[in-house]
Amino acid sequence: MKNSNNNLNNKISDSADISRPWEKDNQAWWDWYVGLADNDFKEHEIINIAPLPDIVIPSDNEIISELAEPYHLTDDQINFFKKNGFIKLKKVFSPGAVLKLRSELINLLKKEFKVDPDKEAYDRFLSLEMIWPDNALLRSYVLSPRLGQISANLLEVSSVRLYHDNVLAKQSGCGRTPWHFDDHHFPLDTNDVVTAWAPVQPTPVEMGPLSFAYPLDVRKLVKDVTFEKTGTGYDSEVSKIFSKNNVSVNETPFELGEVSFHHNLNFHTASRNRTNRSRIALANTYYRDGARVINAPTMVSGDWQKFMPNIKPGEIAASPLNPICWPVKSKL
Ligand SMILES: O=C(O)CCC(=O)C(=O)O
Repeated sequence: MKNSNNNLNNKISDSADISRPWEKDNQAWWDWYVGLADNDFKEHEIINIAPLPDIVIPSDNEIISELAEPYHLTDDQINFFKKNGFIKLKKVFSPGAVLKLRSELINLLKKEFKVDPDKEAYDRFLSLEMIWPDNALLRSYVLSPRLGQISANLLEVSSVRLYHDNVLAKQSGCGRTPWHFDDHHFPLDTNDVVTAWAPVQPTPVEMGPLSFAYPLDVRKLVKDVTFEKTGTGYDSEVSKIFSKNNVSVNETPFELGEVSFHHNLNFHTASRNRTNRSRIALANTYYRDGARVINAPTMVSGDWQKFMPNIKPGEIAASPLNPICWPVKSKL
């Protein structure tokens, strides 16, 4: 059951009132959300990074078989996740599978935003969801039995469903992702929720990899910080408290094929992308089968009905767009 003490709305002033539902689309949500990050605009230099590795790209069928293979997790890894609320796992995807995913995602981004995210820098955070229903190859990544199995094993539950997929392209020069935890983003009545964040290029620290505060309990240090829907106050106050308390932050590069998994109570952030390449990631969120939608989703949940059509607050979150990803029930 839900166990979040991080009340985002404990003193209701107008700027802290997030009770209204989000009325725009999810791209507008991200444009708003990254605007809440406290950025140091003095650091603007952009560095050029090495070309992407030249790797043989596997066929669609090879990818589908690869992503259906289980990934062995040790007890130590499961315990690390339980204590810290995140884990980074290497070799979840082969390098070829990652680069194939990158070129598919770039095609989708070009179609949607009419820009080549690697060539035209707009300092923007681009996002796309629901890429899997109409694309069999992308479906094999999003509904991947491998990601589903890792998620179920880390959460120690028998069965997980997809909440949504999310292509997150932080363009060259785009600023920080504010400190946050995902519980209030996902209008689900459970804390058995995990996001697999899979960057689709080697991601050095200069590119702004997802970074995690740990252990999981550090969220208690900032439980009384009031979230505000305007300004950078929440982000800068969380930063200040974490730094005053010497909270450990894992901000490390991702190699090709490495994927992080974070719990919905883990506090995380990402730095500015200071490279000339877009930092693109596929972030899929999975939750325990049987969870319900909370009674009163807020604007922080964005356009959640897009991910669970026709499911009303209080109902079991199991629309046809939330298939069970583990255990495998049928062919993708
Ligand atoms: O990609 C980012 O910068 C943020 C992603 C994130 O916060 C998430 O997937 O939970």
